[in-house]
Amino acid sequence: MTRRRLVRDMVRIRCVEEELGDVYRDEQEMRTPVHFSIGQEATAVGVCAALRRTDVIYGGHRCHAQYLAKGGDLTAMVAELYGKQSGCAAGRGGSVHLVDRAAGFGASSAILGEMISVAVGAAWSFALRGEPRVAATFFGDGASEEGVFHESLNFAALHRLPVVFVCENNQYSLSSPQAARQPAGTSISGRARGYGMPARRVDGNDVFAVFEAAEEAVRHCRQGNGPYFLELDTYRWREHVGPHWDYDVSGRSKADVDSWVARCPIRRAVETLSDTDPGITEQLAVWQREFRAELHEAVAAARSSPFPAVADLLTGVYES
Ligand SMILES: Cc1ncc(C[n+]2csc(CCOP(=O)(O)OP(=O)(O)O)c2C)c(N)n1
Repeated sequence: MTRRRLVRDMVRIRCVEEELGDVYRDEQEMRTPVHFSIGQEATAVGVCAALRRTDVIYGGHRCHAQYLAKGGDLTAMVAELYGKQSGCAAGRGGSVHLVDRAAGFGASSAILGEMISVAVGAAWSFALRGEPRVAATFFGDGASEEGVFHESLNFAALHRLPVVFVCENNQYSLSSPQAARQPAGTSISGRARGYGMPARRVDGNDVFAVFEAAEEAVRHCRQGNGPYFLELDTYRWREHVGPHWDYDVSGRSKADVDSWVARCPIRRAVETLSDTDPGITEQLAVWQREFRAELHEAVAAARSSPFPAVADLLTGVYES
């Protein structure tokens, strides 16, 4: 994995989400809630770069970045947001129910914490079959308060399952800060350690640090040493759901958001690279043009695709 590749993948996700946000707001044709990860790109990119295509990940409601970082098909994702038959979930799921099995994106769900247990199940099947595969699951600091989080960590540790738990700690569950929801003096990674698994807390806006920690986590799992926990500190720039900025309406001040925008994971990675790779800034502009065009092609394809037939709407809804 080259360091340039990590930057490229973050830029692609940023361009896709920013452009999608504008189209979503201006057009009002995508009838799905959208939870953007703008500002959080380093977590998905750093972790997925440490995984193989045959490894499988599971996400929650904020899953576009994870899907794309794992190699999910962009055209099928955008069609899904438009509810079209050519969508990755055949237009039945919308933005919170992405899937691309060929790329190793197992599923995502808006039921908080649900996919943590599904990832543990996948890891259990890998262990039982003796397959050298790893499962990973992404969830927020809020989801770590669900009972299923604790049951899943306990079970994975007990059976030494190859699963990487990835907590994207963006400090908020909707408008409720972590300090208002979890006991002072404790941490999510500390609770994971209580189940007897290694847990690291990493700057989630430093893609190189995330990648290095994820490589260690994946190696640990693949060698049969049981689960590993990553708590990645980051911040969501936009509102909880939707394309807008939400200064002062959701308990987050403009100064707070601005301080995290100043810690932009892409800008930081470019600054780090520019000493040894002076062409990176020029490359950035080329990528931005390329990825924005790629997104608009996917939007055009989605718009001209048919909706599922009404008579067929229940087909596949409960299929495995
Ligand atoms: C079981 C369940 N309870 C409540 C909700 C409502 N809900 C949706 S997103 C969310 C906040 C999630 O916060 P976090 O897990 O930190 O993820 P973030 O949105 O910050 O990425 C809540 C409470 C839900 N979807 N599922």
